[in-house]
Amino acid sequence: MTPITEELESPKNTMHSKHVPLLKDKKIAVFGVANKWSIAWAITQSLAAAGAQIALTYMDERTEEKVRALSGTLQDPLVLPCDVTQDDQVDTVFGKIKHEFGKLDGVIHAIAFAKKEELEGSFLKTSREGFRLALDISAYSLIALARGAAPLMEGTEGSIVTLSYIGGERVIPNYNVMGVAKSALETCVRYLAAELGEKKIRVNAISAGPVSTLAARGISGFQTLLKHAEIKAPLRRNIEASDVGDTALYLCSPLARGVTGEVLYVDAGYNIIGA
Ligand code: NAD
Ligand code: IMJ
Repeated sequence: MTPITEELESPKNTMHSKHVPLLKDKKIAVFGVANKWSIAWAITQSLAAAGAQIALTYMDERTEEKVRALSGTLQDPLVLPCDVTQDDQVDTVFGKIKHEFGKLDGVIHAIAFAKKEELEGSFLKTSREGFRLALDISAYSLIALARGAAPLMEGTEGSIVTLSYIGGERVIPNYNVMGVAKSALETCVRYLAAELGEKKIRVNAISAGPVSTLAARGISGFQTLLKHAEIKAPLRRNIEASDVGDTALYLCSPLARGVTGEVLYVDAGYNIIGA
């Protein structure tokens, strides 16, 4: 394949315009926007700025209003309900995307949930139901979305991107059952990448540093952890949601055509530090 940079610089492209947006004519479904602080919203903005047409999904009626309001800033967005614990809703959302978009070039999975009581104190107290729920919503859902999206990605060289956290590899206070869910999620990335590779669909995860979103703010010790990461990270700063957005844009673009089954850190380098 021609390197994209050469393609952009080739004379035939400079005839009419200097810049071909990276995601021109691409259709991407984003799961996990709850509000303007959501990492999924920062990803949406990076993708839309690169020319992609976006389908946004919302979990329930409470989030619908916020997501619809945010979607007003996008060009021809599709806004659809999808609670990933409901198989019928997953089927329906891809049915509607097929009808409206005809195809799909990308899926962003930015969904996680565990019961509040599982995210504080003793990991030993993790309940069977709490474990089931956290892994269902935070890890199994990637398989469900990949299964729904794959037929729509036939011939598009599609890209599936999910969000992980270092708590899936190392012990982070209070992350508890979510750590188990992120380990499972990263393993799902590898098995999905291996299977979908023959359809030229790529599957990757971004392991993001801490960002102050709805899913992080309420956590006890979160402010302390932010300060610690800022001091310890090679870049001496915390990341912004837009840092994750631009890496997701790269992973959805032809620039990442040779990358699949990977977990990319967007954490200002925090993960490389020992002491
Ligand atoms: P967020 O609260 O904005 O996003 C979480 C999303 O999950 C929400 O939009 C919520 O509606 C959705 N969700 C929960 N249950 C669902 C269900 N049953 N069906 C459909 N959607 C459901 O918080 P965020 O921090 O943007 O989280 C996005 C992703 O980023 C998560 O996977 C999270 O683990 C990951 N992540 C976050 C951080 C951080 O510090 N904020 C760091 C690394 C990774
Ligand atoms: C979450 C819990 C404990 C420690 C944590 C986090 N740290 C960070 C997070 C240090 C950065 C945020 N994160 C990476 C997540 O994946 C969050 C997932 C999450 C958050 C909540 C809070 C509200 C709730 N359930 C949740 N389920 C999952 O009720």
